[in-house]
Amino acid sequence: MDIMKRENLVLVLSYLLITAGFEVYAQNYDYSYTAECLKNPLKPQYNGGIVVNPELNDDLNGWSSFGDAKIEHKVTNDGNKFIVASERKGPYHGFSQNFQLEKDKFYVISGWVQVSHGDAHSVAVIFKTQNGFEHAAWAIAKSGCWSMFKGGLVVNASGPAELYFETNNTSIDIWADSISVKPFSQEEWKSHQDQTIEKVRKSKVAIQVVDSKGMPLPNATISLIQGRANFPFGCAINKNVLNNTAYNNWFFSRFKFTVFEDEMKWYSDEPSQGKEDYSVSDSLLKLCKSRGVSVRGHNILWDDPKFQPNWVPSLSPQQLSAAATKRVGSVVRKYSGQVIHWDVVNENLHFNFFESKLGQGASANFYRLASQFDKAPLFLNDFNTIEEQKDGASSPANYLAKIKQLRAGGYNGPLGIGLEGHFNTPNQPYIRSSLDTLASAKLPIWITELDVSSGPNQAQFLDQIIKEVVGHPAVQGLIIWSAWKPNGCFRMCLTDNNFKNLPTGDVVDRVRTTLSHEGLIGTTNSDGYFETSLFHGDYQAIVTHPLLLADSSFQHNLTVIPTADESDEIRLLSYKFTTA
Ligand SMILES: *[C@@H]1O[C@H](CO)[C@@H](O)[C@H](O)[C@H]1NC(C)=O
Ligand SMILES: *[C@@H]1O[C@H](CO)[C@@H](O)[C@H](O)[C@H]1NC(C)=O
Ligand SMILES: *[C@@H]1O[C@H](CO)[C@@H](O)[C@H](O)[C@H]1NC(C)=O
Ligand SMILES: *[C@@H]1O[C@H](CO)[C@@H](O)[C@H](O)[C@H]1NC(C)=O
Ligand SMILES: *[C@@H]1O[C@H](CO)[C@@H](O)[C@H](O)[C@H]1NC(C)=O
Ligand SMILES: *[C@@H]1O[C@H](CO)[C@@H](O)[C@H](O)[C@H]1NC(C)=O
Ligand SMILES: [Ca+2]
Repeated sequence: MDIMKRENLVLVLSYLLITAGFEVYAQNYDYSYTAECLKNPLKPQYNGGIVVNPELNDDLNGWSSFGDAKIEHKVTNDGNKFIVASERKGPYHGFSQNFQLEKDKFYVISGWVQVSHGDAHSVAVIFKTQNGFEHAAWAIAKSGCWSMFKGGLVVNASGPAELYFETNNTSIDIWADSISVKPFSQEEWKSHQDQTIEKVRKSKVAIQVVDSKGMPLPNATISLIQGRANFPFGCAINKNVLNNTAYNNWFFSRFKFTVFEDEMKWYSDEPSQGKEDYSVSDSLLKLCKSRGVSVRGHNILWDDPKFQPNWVPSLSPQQLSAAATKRVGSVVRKYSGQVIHWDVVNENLHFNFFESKLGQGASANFYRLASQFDKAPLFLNDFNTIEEQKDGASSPANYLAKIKQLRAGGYNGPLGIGLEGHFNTPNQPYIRSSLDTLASAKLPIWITELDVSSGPNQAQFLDQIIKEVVGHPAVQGLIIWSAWKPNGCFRMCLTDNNFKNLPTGDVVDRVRTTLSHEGLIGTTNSDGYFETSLFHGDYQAIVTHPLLLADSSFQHNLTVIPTADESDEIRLLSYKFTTA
């Protein structure tokens, strides 16, 4: 090939965005969850998995009584068969089925329940194992229609386990149908995450480099540098970042999304009544803005009585109403348009400080009020929904009920689901099925405060949880809760006090490197193509070729966006560059 004269050289960089199928080599995962209460239950997921007689079409085969209750096989007028427990002598008395469960398998549990009376009975789905009682799912059951539950279980020793249902009101009968217990190997589980990431978060891209005559150029080097990523992955900060240069460098070289640990909370902004001081959160926000970092607004009010400004608990209801109304208007107006979300009444699934003083509609009123001052989505934010299967207060079913309550209370604006994610030992099938359940609300879901308590497996658990949530189609963002303090972080630090990564920090950096394709360099093949799969976001492509003078390269910005549907549509985009 002739050496091209510099002034005549034109390269065309074209890239194809390809939505291609991926190999399915494992049992698919069923992400569906039906939130509507139905006249008849749907078919059991996975045909019931390892459940014997999951649809109750074979009398009571496989099912037996648990504790002291009468169990019966019933049929509706339209022919659906199901199991009923009545005359229950205690919360856990009813029916059960025995399973042999295996250590290291992930079990997804789903099914449908109904009760004889009432419209909001909490039902826990529990396994009695050799090591104790393992909660697997929660439902809110009504009479007159069937409610679906979905959950998950892992056991740390193989052995027998009995599935049963608990509801505290013994005067009601429990009905169940279309029960499924589906085991997955950990390899299958991981393949679901990989498939989701390829399908939901990435697109296949083919970049072709051609010369001025349209001839493909092999051996061109393409470096891809990510600008803005579509999937937000951030970390909390606090005021220490303002005057600690090492912390500042560590943080801003890594993250584009954050939340302030305490600095935007009511007790920080109005430490004594009427004396508002926003100076620290102002400084943090200004710094973040100058570095292109987006901030979650956390939080306007907090429903936990322990975390009120110390002058608040002694207020009368009228005084509290006035002070809280002023607080909402003050912080939301001040930072309107400057934060990406607001956590409005933090932790109102677990606590009810404002409701107890101002009435049941208090939260909905504060959401309505906040929405008058800013268009940013207003979030609920609570703990244990995905991290603690024993906690029914913030179960996915209760979370969905709370959303309905806010809507019924008159807040109809943009809403988001905030899941704190303060973990001890993760239960991956419970995390995934809880996200499936919440996804039915069709609202943005963010993991807002992810950390793992310290222990020998802390970094490994953190890695598993991050992969689970990044690999879930409904999750739209993830913030790690690890603001640095010289005397130790809240529950988990990412670095030591010299800002050298701890194992947890290495996990986070590996995730960042993966999500940003840090260091990705490709070489075009004999047809001038470089093919790869890229996370959605903005990239700068820098192309160099031996035929080009050493100091010249071509740059082009490209945006990899999700395709509207899952068709095999191929888009071809061409760009021309000259060195002139
Ligand atoms: C139990 O449920 C029934 C039917 O909904 C209700 O009438 C009754 O008050 C409940 N009992 C208790 C102790 O909550
Ligand atoms: C298994 O789990 C039970 C209950 O959660 C716990 O008490 C026990 O220590 C665990 N065993 C092992 C080997 O981790
Ligand atoms: C029954 O009540 C106990 C004690 O309040 C509670 O811990 C448990 O979660 C309740 N069970 C259900 C299914 O609501
Ligand atoms: C490819 O480029 C490298 C330098 O980037 C060069 O050493 C090599 O000879 C080239 N190969 C071909 C086939 O052009
Ligand atoms: C950093 O800020 C803290 C709190 O505002 C202050 O106590 C400390 O003296 C500051 N340190 C430096 C080095 O400026
Ligand atoms: C490409 O994006 C970078 C930053 O993301 C920007 O500085 C540059 O001007 C852009 N180049 C073009 C040609 O748009
Ligand atoms: Ca049935």
